[in-house]
Amino acid sequence: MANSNRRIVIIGTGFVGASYAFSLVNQGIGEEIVLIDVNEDKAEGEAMDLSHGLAFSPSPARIWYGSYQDCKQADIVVITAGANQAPGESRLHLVERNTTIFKGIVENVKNGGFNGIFIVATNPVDVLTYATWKFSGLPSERIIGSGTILDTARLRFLLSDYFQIDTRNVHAYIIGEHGDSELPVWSHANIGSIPILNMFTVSEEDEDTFKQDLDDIFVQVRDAAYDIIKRKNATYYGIAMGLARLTKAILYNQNSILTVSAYLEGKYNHNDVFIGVPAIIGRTGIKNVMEIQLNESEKKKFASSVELIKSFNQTVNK
Ligand code: 6V0
Repeated sequence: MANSNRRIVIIGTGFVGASYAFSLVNQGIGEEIVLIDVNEDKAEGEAMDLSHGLAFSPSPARIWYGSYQDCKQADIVVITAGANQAPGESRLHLVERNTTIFKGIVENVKNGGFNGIFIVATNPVDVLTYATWKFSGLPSERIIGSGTILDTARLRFLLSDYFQIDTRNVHAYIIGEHGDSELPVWSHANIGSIPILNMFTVSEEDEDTFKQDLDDIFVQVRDAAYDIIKRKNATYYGIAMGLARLTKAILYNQNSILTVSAYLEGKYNHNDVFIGVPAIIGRTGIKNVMEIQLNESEKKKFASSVELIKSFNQTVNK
């Protein structure tokens, strides 16, 4: 850790960055929260507004509108800056615009003397996590993309709703691209140790209808961002809470398993790509990538997701 003050720098204080800061303050995570944005008034206004809520926060903190010089003492820099999806647009549409923005941001963070852990949330997140790694020169375990943390949370919520069982007892992951090529790992999904694929016995449906219901649940997860953006133009609370969870796992060395965009070097038989997989997260960043034994169909889907991301990583390598 860069200092003992648990400093988090947030770059980009739009919907996602500001909601994330709000989650941190509400949960008392971090002692120093620094906000940076090209729109300086927005960052300053958010810092003022959030500071006024500190009287109601579970623990004290300092929040200010800062500069890249503040990154030197930061434990974590979180990038939530950049363009978001317009209705109907996929995340991959944003790649050129946001890679250019990232080049400047990561350069500034580096020049600010940063030597901590990066968290990336901007889309397309897997490609921009790779870009952050390339542009920063930091070890890959200190570069963490939000990956499928939110997609996994959406899946767990929908399954919990379907079975009427506490979300915390639902163990199921979405892996792959945070985007259209992601996949659910049904072969290892379970509730209270019972494989979900066997749980049609618990539901009142016949097996075929049950399998169709699971497919429908996955489609709702995959298309959730489109469905929300159609209604309110952006999504931010879910990812903000996911980022807060990730931050807590790092700052408090929780060794939590979260589906983040992590660097693969041989795991799952893939290399040189950041993609959503379950990984152990603690104070040093990504401590280990968990390698689930995927079935043949899952392996195939995961491999095409990897190939898709790799083709977009070319933008970064240009
Ligand atoms: P927003 O509300 O437009 O905020 C973006 C902010 O970035 C604005 O305040 C800009 O001023 C700022 N900004 C732009 N360029 C720079 C720069 N060079 N330096 C500093 N600040 C800059 O967008 P929103 O907050 O809704 O979305 C931000 C990103 O998060 C988008 O790429 C979304 O697609 C992505 N999301 C990622 C999710 C995930 O699961 N990883 C979920 C939701 C959104």
